Amino acid sequence: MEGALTARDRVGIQDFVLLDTHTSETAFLGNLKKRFSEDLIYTYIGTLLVSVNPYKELDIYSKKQMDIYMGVNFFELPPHIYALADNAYHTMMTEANNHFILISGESGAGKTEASKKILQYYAVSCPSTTLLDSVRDRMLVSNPVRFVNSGPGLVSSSLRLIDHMFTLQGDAVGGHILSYLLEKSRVVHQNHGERNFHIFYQLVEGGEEDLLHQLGLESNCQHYSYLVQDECANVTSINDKNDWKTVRNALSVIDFDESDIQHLFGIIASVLHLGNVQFEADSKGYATLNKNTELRWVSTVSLVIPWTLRMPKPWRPQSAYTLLTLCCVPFTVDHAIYARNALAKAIYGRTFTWLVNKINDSMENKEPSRKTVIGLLDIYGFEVFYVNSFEQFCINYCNEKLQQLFIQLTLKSEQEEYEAEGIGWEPVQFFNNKIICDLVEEKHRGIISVLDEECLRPGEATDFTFLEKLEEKMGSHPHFITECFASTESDSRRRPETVASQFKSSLLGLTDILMSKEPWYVRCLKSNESKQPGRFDDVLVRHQVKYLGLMEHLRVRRAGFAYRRRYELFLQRYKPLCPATWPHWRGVAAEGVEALVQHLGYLPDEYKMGRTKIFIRHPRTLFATEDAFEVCKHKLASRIQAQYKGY
Ligand code: AD9
Repeated sequence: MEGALTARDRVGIQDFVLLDTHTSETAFLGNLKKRFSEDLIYTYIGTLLVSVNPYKELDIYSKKQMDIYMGVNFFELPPHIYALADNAYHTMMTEANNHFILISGESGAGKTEASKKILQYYAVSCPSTTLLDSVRDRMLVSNPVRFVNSGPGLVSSSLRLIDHMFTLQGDAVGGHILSYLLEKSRVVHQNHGERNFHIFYQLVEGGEEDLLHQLGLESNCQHYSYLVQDECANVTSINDKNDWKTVRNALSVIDFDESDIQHLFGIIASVLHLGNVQFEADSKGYATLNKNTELRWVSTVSLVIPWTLRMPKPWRPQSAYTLLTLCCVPFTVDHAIYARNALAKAIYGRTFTWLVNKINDSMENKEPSRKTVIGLLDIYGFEVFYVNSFEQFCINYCNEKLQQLFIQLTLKSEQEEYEAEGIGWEPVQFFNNKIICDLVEEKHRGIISVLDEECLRPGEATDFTFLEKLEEKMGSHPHFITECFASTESDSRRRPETVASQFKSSLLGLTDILMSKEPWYVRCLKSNESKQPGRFDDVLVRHQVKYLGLMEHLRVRRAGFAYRRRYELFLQRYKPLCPATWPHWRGVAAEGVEALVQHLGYLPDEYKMGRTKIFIRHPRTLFATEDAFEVCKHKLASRIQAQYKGY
């Protein structure tokens, strides 16, 4: 017994659902930290995988490790990303249905690595042919050409779904990317400690001399105002030169021809030039260009018709989307800067869409047979900054929706499992965040509706009137409102394009897609800010545990039966504990389990017998059994040793 406790004390519990007695945040963190100090970066909450970034190479991703996890039941081996990938794949094969793996976490928490590991696992475990190899190559490189900030990405979005299509035999045959919530504002503004999109630094630092010359770029990030806003141009852990090569290679694998590539780099360069366009006020206070050089480069590299950019004064396009219909309203310097930044963001946004479409064309599934899908959904966790903007609102709204989806799907699958096993469904208690989603999205009353209404009153609506409307409509609501909007960006010129509404619709579409698939979850945590191996920053990790909703996950998971196992497996492990089942039980497994738990003194309320599994309500019941098993194991081992000594 002592030995068993020591092992558990040392490496912690591998499934939080089995965390003893209470589900406090402190106990949760203690377990995570204990495991992290032993290089055990993965822990389950049921079938959800929590991953803590070790910031060092661990010897757990070899081909040998992949083989170990192939086709093995989820809980039979230590938690691993391969176990999750394998179970998703095999469930898809056996049930011929669609799945998604939701990977979330802060920037740098390990989302890209997690999706890479999953893809590598599929690349090794799926059957192979030359055609399939090329599909797989494209899927693998679509990751480097991914749309994130800390990986070697071209453009970034906070939410994306990559569907990987398989034939019913499990062969990879294609892929498709859906992307939402591109963080366009990052092009012109970065929060403290953040970089702009990596592709800018990669191009400037890694671009070949000829190319830079052709694009009019200096080989120095400090030269570009969009890249030096938060003095974060150089990050030691990022090698922009190497990443540039990876992106270059990825572009050629995904069928980009030389003219596409030139076009793409030209546009990226044009954004950098645009950021360096400066204005000064003339005698009437209107903005004038202080020099033409940068604009000329914008025109050269982006192929925009030069006269539109050579107007004597900065102009205001009549529509946000056309550069050709102009009315020459002179701008103040502030307005001109605003318009310049809006143009840079729009150019980047359009390029992003074009790029995603190109990648999708290249990964298009050409097989006519029926497919099943595993989607990899990648999203930032909740974000709370010192100053929060519209993007944090969207990201957090999205996280609330996904949390709601998790609750629905988890409870649904629990209910289905209880029904399949012939166990009566008992409603479980948990915090339902529907009230928060309604607050944001409800028709006519939610924040987005109020925002839409305000956007339809150009010139009249201000931050203040918006706040007043919110106060009027939901002043009595129990959550969040006044503080939430206290720091809303001053942006009275925003057109009533209702981006929030568009986002809401796409999110509703996404949740519909996800509702039709089986979910798997990976939650990535950053262990420390300085990317040091072996350092576990309690405050930082606690913060993420909170914002990734892990305690809520745990509560929902534990709300019904904490533990369930097929009769055969349960009996196989614990049969030494009961004279009636040891060494052999010859009858039906369920009856053997019944005899076993009777012998162990389980109370009727502590467990339920299903059709194929035993369900145990509290972890402590299982732990008592597990402890008894360890004692029994030691006794058996000592007895065998004593027997051998006798020889
Ligand atoms: V961002 O949203 O792209 O800004 P990610 O994707 O969450 O971010 P990423 O996977 O790129 O983070 O991880 C950041 C760095 O942490 C990687 O470059 C690795 O150096 C390190 N990392 C992450 N996961 C692991 C791991 N399982 N093992 C070792 C890791 N190192």
